[in-house]
Amino acid sequence: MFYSRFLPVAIVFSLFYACNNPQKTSSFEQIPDRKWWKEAVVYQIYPRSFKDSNGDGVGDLRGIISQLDYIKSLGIDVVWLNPVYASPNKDNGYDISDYRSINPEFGTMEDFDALLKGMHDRGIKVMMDMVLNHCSEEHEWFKGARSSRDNPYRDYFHWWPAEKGKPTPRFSFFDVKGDAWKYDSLTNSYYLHYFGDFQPDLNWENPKLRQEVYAMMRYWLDKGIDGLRMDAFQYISKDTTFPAFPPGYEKTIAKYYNGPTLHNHIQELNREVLSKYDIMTVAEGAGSTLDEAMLFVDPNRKELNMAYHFEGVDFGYVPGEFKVPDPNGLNLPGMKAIYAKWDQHFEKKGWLSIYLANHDQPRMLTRWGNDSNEYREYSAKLLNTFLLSMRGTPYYYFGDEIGMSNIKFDKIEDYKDVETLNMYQKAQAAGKDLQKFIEAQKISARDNGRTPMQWNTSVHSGFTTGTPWLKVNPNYDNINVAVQNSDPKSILNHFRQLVQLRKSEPALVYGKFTLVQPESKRIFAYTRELEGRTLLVLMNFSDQRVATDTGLNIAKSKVLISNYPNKMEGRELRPYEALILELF
Ligand code: ISL
Ligand code: CA
Repeated sequence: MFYSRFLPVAIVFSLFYACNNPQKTSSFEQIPDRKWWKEAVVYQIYPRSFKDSNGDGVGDLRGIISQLDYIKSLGIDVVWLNPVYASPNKDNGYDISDYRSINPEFGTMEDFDALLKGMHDRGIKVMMDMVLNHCSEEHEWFKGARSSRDNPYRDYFHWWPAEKGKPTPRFSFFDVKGDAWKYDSLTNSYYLHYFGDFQPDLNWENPKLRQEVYAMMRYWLDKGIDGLRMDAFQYISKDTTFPAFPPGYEKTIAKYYNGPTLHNHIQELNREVLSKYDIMTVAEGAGSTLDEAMLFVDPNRKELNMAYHFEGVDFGYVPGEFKVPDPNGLNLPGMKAIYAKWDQHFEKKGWLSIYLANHDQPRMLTRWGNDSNEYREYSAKLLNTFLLSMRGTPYYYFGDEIGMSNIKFDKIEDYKDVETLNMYQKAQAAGKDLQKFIEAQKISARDNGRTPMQWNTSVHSGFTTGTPWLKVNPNYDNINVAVQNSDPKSILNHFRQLVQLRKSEPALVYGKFTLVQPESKRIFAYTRELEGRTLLVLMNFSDQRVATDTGLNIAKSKVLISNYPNKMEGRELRPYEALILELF
């Protein structure tokens, strides 16, 4: 009612206001203590699935190079590449056999150098994935270590000699039995692996290992890369006396994974390597509490720049089950409370990342939005509005800019991911309902987020001329880059506008975040305030019309961006409506 009626007045008012209150139109130059990595938008590329250049069905570096102008057109600042190092690929590159070479499937070091140059020429920074909790069983270090007890690499790993009896239990995420110790007959010992048994954990208590790791990082940083994502970093420190834990220990992994020496190691790493370069660094996972996470990113402690927590993306799964979505659907007040709590804790110091998807998650549209034909576009734009209007550096997953959705495989045979395959076996061994397992995985499996990029309507979505390593989502016919590029109202072009808006609005980066209507079950709304400038983000996370009741005077406001072609109707938000208003 009031908004549309007052619109002409609002426009006149805002023009008048803008001319007479220049001090409120804050610019980035006015911000004290700016950091480029706080202002950046990160675009994550899963190299296997982005673009294949040679028809072998696997995405590669030349494929990424062929799309540099597309990447630039998004307006993003940083590209995070999932691991591209030599790897037997049992966990798609998170099992590294040589940290200083490129996986031949992806190309050569010359290709990498060309990629880095191509990015830098376009003003885009490159962030690499550092997988340092573990390596591959095929790494030279491990091959040496397992060959004899007195091999110089033996202490690069954690061993339990079998003459001491069975090791005290530790939990493994990927093991069918959940057992992190694997017996190796060659030296009659067990080695530790928190992930797959092909991913032996590195022994960070060994200073030689640490120096070797630092030298490897310098090798990449001296090439000119701009950032490091520290994979599974909260697990690197272990109490190497391996004390026994009480029964049910596997549920308490959160209590022991932040080992006693963790922060000494990160501070040493900072001193010896990170502090020498102008880079951004992020810890994947940062403990399980707010205070634990702060330890990684409190600038006084000189560790890392930012952390990403799992509480947001883990929310809404049935506790104690493997990624089974809550049958009651999205509990929006609960979700809002999580984001508000994390934001508040890092308001004065430290910094977080904001994400709803990555290669370890399903597609955000299916998990957090609505992937039906009716609401797909609206809800994809809504989720983008959320990601680009929160405080924290957005980490944006490739393909979400066109609204890719879960492929929802019916058969276990279609899955490639070691996690899903092992958890299936685990469910089978426990006599669980396997049909239920498959149904849950349609929402939550990681392979949903790993299907190839949908470029155009040609065969295999233009991703490859060969057979794709993982099936392409059949909806590429109408969900693809080519179609959306030429449609000014597409999800893709709305995303580009949002990125530009964030780049021109310091309030979206640095402004104070305040939840509005926290108890609403359908509306997610908050303000971002900076130096007298107030932006209001209004999002309807439901397929119903809902009246807003923000208590704010939105009659005097200007729409900065919206996902509906015509103006908001009165105080009612339409299904999945999402807009950012400037309040006066
Ligand atoms: O993927 C997860 C849950 O489905 C996470 O628990 C994940 O295992 C954890 O965040 C660590 O992830 C990283 O290391 C893994 C690798 O499989 C992931 O792809 C990577 O992001 C082991 O290297
Ligand atoms: Ca290829």
